[in-house]
Amino acid sequence: MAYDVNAAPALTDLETSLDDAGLKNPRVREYVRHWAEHTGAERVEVIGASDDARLISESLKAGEILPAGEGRYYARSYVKDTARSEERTIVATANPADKGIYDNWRPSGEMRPLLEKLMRGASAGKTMYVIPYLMAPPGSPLEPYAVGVELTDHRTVALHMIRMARCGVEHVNNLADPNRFVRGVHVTGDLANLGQGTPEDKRYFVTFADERTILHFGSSYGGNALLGKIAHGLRQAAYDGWASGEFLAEQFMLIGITDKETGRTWHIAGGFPSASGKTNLAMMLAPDSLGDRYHVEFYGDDIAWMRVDPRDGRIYAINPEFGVFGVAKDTNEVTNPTALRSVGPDTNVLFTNVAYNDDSHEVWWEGRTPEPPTDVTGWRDWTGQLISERSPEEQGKPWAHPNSRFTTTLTNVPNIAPDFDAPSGVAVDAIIFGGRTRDREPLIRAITDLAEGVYDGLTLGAEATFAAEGVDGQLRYDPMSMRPFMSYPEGAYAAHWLKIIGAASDQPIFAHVNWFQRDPDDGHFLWPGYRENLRPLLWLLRLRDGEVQGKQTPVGIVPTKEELDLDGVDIRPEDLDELLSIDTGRWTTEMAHREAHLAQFDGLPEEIWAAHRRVAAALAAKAG
Ligand code: OXD
Ligand code: MN
Repeated sequence: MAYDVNAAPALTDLETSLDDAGLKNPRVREYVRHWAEHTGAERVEVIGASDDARLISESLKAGEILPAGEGRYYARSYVKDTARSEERTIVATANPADKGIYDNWRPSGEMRPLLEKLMRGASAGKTMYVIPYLMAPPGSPLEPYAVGVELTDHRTVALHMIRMARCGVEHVNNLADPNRFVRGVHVTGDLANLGQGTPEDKRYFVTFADERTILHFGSSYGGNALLGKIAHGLRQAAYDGWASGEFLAEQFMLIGITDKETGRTWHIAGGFPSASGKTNLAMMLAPDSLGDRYHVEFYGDDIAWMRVDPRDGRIYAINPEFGVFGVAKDTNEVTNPTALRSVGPDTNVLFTNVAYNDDSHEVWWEGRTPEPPTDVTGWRDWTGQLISERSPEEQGKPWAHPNSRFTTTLTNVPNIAPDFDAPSGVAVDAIIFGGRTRDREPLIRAITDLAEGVYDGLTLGAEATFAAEGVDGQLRYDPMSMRPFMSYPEGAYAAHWLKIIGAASDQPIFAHVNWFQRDPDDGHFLWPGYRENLRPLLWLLRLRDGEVQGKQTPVGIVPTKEELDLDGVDIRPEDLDELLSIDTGRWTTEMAHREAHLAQFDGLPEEIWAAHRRVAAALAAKAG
């Protein structure tokens, strides 16, 4: 059926509305008109950060969000729409050679008509919010890759975007090339009739990477609907970084560590598969006994774009985001006090799918306190059901969804780095990887060879979280923690890493960390974790600076006991021995899994295979 433009009469006001908002870029205007007409939106509204207070009050009035204390808000998403859907997420291009193992590649010629059909008329009666944004600190050399415009027919998504990206018409009005912006269209669809998770699933989340266009249909959950963050910040940017040969875009946290005695600051970027403590690490504070000397600074918890700066030959990283979209579960005074401060009164935080009290407007999630509130009056779980009305069988169910979230801007984070929005970014001293692993992986092992570092990132994994996802004792591999965000083939990805970092004359040191080793008999964690994680990181930086030597092993350099500053740490000597030793037998088994994992990737650079063989040979020699 041909689309009838007359079905959206109010759109005749479109030009006026764009004029009133000061949206001048003619190519953006054209794009808005096209999609507003296509989706049948009743009206368009261009928004930026300065519209937040008004949008909040409209959303409160409409009951889309609820007050959650002074300057804090709460929303529930549709019950079947609570997480990213990896199966429904696709990278589409015109070139079949872009197909990799994890990018879920499909021809764009096939996907375009599908998405256009799904979106046609699907925003009828709704407002289409037009959100120009920038995924970079203003003035960054990577700014040309960072400009985008998201169209969304969901007001809560607009509120999230304002928190997660720098938003406003100023980011698109004066572009050197007015056509150079990522086009993102988000259409919610009829959530109750999309067959989520069934064979009739109608959702599609597609990045047309070679067209720099993102079309997402069928969700209003942040991970699928915040196009600036997930689709642009990672998939599109990774593709652009590769196509241009200029940069890497990775699902990495970014922190600074300042030695107050010398005034020197180091920066560490790192990738961690989900549920491996990335946000907690990114927001870590120094332990009390080191707090007088060191200060940890927050740059970002989820995305880093990295490039070589020709001025000094170092790798520089930016956090392209403007906010934190953090998992609430298990966030508390011990695991992440910084996060709690970041979502306090007057932060304008937006909680999603936590438990909510109708009377007191408090929120709660599993792990916030050891037990849920004892007086259940007014408390509703994330689905909106009153806890007091739960049947006996329902009593054990979580109050909050395990993927419930808080969305807060970076400037609410108390230890935000003073130069978090420096246009050039910050020089990276170390790149670390760490997946939750109960055995084998030591506390930290440093890698000084580039190919071995990239090899380590490619073989990153974490314990399978569900029995169905993996075999006992075997990792679920998540290369560089980018498995859900890969947008081009893994062989080319590895080569691009070697090229970008290899072009730096002063390269970061690599390391693999693991805070999650357990005693095989009683299951206790060998390392206390959290703030104490600063200690192995300080060792790594000292190693890079040549102040310690460590102990060479087949899989990298581990600290000697004496080199780790353990002042004030309560740790058993036998646990420390275990944390700093290499189990050659377990590692040898792991090498066979790694080989099978890497063999999936066509065109993996010979340097990576050579690194694999070197590690395998060193292990064999050790096993003797
Ligand atoms: C994710 C996120 O899903 O950062 O990885 O929200
Ligand atoms: Mn993430």
